[in-house]
Amino acid sequence: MNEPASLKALESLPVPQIDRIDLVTVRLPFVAPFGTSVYTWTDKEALLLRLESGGVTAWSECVSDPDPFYFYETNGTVRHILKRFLLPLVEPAKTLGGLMTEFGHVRGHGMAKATIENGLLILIALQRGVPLHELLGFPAKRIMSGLSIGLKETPDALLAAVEHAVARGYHRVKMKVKKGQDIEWVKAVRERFPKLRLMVDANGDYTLADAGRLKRLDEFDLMMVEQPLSYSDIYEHSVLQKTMATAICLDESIHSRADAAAAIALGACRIINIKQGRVGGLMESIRIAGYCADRGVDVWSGGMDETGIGRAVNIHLQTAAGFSLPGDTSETSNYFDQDIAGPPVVLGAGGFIDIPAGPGLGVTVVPERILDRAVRWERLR
Ligand code: OSB
Ligand code: MG
Repeated sequence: MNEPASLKALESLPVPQIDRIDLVTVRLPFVAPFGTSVYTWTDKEALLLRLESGGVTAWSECVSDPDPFYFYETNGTVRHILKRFLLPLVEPAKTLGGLMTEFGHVRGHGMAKATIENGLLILIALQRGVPLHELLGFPAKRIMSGLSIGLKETPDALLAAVEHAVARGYHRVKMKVKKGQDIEWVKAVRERFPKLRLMVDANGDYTLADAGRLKRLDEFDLMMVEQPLSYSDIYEHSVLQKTMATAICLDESIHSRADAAAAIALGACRIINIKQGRVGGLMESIRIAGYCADRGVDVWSGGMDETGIGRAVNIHLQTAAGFSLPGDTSETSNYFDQDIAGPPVVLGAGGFIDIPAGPGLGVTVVPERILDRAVRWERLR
């Protein structure tokens, strides 16, 4: 299999000596609740990893939630896996690739692994004085924007949110759906915005028994329907895809390059949502994006309502080969009045997002804001 060339270089990077390690949990209120078919979040509880090496400090953000309503990992399981199994392996004289091989002995827990991998890559980029995307091996480019709109109480509230996204210039809009809050709601949006690049995300709310209902989505010219069936399924999506004209995009079901290969081989989807945390880090994300690009499968970068740290990681990742569609990369103001890192993400000319300038992520973490928002702080080394 042809791996993207830059991965070899990343795998051979030496792990820096880490002088100090902290795990910090922060809680930030959302400007508005965010609802999926499974759960509604009113704030963001994020687990942060702080690495210090030779006077340089890198922060990385885990994408897990405090609850298992999107994914099996939670901030609690991540803390356990990081402390007990993964962080003790982080020692100099290893390469990043060697460390990832050792991480492979821990089954699953990709969000925990990604938190360390991201932190080390950000740290190395800072130490070398280069932007993260350059360390990853990809030139800067303007990043496409996309907004994910949660379930709303009324169709009017949904239309107002879509109107806002269109006015801001987003490249595409995703709306959450669930059984019974779908066809009529999509129809209302489509009638009001006939040309909008629109998609839906069900977060696994349907079963194959709903294939007839899902097929009705075909009349609305959607870019895709994301994760219509169970979070743990690939096969039944391949059955569903044969009955629908609309492309299926898998999110929850894909944890690795191997899952992507299975889904593509079965015809379970035509598009893949890559969340760097869900697939175990930036290197696996680059691997999946390259694999999909070779097979004509579009990928895009999913979001997890991240703070400014994780949001910047997703922006840098999208410079990689294969990220062909707008992702869930949107302005900070949709989530937080005051973020823990800045400057906030805003849309520039043409609805594009500029990569934050400067070494590492290019965003500055504000220590006072972290102190302000911290609900737990553990020093581990
Ligand atoms: O399914 O993509 C999802 C948020 C939390 C959990 C799951 C999902 C989402 C989003 C929002 O859709 C993405 C974002 O705006 O960051
Ligand atoms: Mg999704």
